[in-house]
Amino acid sequence: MAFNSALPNQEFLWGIFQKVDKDRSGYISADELQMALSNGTWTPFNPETVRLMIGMFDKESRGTVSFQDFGALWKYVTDWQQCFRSFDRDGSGNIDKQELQTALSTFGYRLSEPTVETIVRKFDRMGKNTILFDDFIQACIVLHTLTSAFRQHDQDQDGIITLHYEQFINMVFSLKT
Ligand SMILES: [Ca+2]
Ligand SMILES: [Ca+2]
Repeated sequence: MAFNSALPNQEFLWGIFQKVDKDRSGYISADELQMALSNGTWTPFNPETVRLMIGMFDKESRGTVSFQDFGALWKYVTDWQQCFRSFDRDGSGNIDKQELQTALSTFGYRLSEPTVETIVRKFDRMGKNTILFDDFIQACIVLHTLTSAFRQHDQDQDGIITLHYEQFINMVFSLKT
């Protein structure tokens, strides 16, 4: 997924970083990030999404994000917010089946309606047939990971792969989702 907004200036980022880094350790932990993020409801931000995001920007593999990598993380979150808002056509604060279908086809996925329904069911934590902001990010990251894994086996890019049982098990267990 390609985002193209500019990175904010360092002073601005440092202000945010200090607010998020509650224990002043100089690093943002998953708990601190979770507290700082909002999905637009009073429910806690999806911890799986927080874990995925920390993992993406945690260059030092400490399970935390330093100020150096915080800019990229901040940009990532705000870009997702914009993306989410642009696909939430009716401004309901969540993404329904139609909105997800539009979003995914814009991202270049060719998925049938039943498949999109399956994705909504999987990431609908509220049981309302819609997806919240944090779950939307998780859904897109997981879909991206699954698609990349599939493509590695789909040498001729025809959308079909043949896997032996153990290849399948290996593929699933080596996924970082
Ligand atoms: Ca900290
Ligand atoms: Ca909506």
